[in-house]
Amino acid sequence: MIRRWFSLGVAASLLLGGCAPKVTDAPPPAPEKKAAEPGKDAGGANPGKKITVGFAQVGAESGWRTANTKSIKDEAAKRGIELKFDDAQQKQENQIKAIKAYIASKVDVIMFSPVVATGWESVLKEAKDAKIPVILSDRAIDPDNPELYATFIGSNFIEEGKRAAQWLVKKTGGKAKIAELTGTVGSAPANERKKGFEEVLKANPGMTIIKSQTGDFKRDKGKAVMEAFLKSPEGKDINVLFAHNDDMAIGAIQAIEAAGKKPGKDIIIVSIDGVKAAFEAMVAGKLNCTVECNPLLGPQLFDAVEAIVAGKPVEKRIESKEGVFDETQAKDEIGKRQY
Ligand code: GZL
Repeated sequence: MIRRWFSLGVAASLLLGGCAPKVTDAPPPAPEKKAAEPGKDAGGANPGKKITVGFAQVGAESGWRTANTKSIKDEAAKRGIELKFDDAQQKQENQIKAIKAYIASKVDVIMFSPVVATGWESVLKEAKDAKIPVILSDRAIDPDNPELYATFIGSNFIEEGKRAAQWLVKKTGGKAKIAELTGTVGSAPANERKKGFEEVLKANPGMTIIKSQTGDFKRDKGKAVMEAFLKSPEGKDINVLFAHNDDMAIGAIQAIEAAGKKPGKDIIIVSIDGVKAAFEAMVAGKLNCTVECNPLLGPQLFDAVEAIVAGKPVEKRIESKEGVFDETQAKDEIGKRQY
């Protein structure tokens, strides 16, 4: 099976870990610009003044998040941009507090990855009133209100869920009793991966989800929930695990082995992210497929920051370009992985 690339860019798709979002000079409406202040250009940046960015990160819950944070910090340092960074430990109130602090300290741009999709209108309105542009990194908000942010850079989670299910249809011939480990309750990746996965299942009645519970994107919770699944009355029927991220899948692998079953054989496992640990599990024959979700957003995020500060328009939605990797490719691919 060869690596399939999916280009889903709405207007500008990004090469993995690589090129800048399309910054168009086209006439479409430019994003909200800060009023030019004396001595500053229309973008609000004083030529030569160090750009300051505030980033409110979800937390450090997974290998994906660690790689995402590193990409952001490395890119800011590389560009000489001052980065105020906050780890919210997966708590929305901490992210809101951090965003308010960035507004108070008048950063040039605010970026954040919403831990859950809802509950952002008020604080984003405060940022808009303060004329501080906001970039959504990785995750969307719900309801989507494009007036409240300059651009959203990240993956298409619905497509990721579909790809996981489409791979499973081929692998199982459309017959599966599925246990599902969902991501953080209320988060865009959890909501949308589930939505995409179930869309494919609708056309494959022989594939049913018989257990579903959140593991909060964490390894230890993934293990604990899988243990409970296996001990339940339906446990003996489970022959597939769909995990919304690799960390929960790796925790579940430990639970499956502890129950005397063979992960990757007795229970086929498909997960999402594409972190190195998933490739190691595939090489070991314990995981069968990982759907890539690119965390290396630093270059694209800071291209957008510099474009916004310079007063250039940036595409409202910029999607990552990602692939699907399974057990047949793991050995060849593992050495090329950047995260
Ligand atoms: C997806 C990202 C998710 C990852 C998890 O873009 O928001 O959060 O899939 C991470 O590993 O915790």
